[in-house]
Amino acid sequence: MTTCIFCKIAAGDIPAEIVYEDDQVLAFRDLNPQAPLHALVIPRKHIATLNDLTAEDEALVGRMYLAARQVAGEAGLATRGYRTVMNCNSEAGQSVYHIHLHVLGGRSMQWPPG
Ligand code: IU
Repeated sequence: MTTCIFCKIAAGDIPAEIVYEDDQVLAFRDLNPQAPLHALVIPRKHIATLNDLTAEDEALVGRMYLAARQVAGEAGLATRGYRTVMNCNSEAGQSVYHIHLHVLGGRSMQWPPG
């Protein structure tokens, strides 16, 4: 049995507010939102970090970005703008070890991020 919380969300074993799903990826609202739109796009396949991606995941990563585009577009942010971020390992702030693309928008943002 998996102990990965995002695998459990993908399996439907833990509830989440899902805003997009298909056979390979899903997106749900972050429990601790940092912007009016803050969704996480995850692959159904368990991949711990960006370092663990392989060449066979190439299309899957593309699917994650297409899902992010759709979620942001449905939130009305295509023209206003939005940010996608994937943290890798501890210094970048990764806290859940199942890759996820943050999709943030609906407010002005600073650069560089802290
Ligand atoms: P990070 O890049 O690994 O730090 O992002 C993890 C995110 O997952 C973070 O924004 C949490 O608020 C979010 N999250 C969630 O939405 N639901 C959960 O059950 C857990 C974390 I655990």
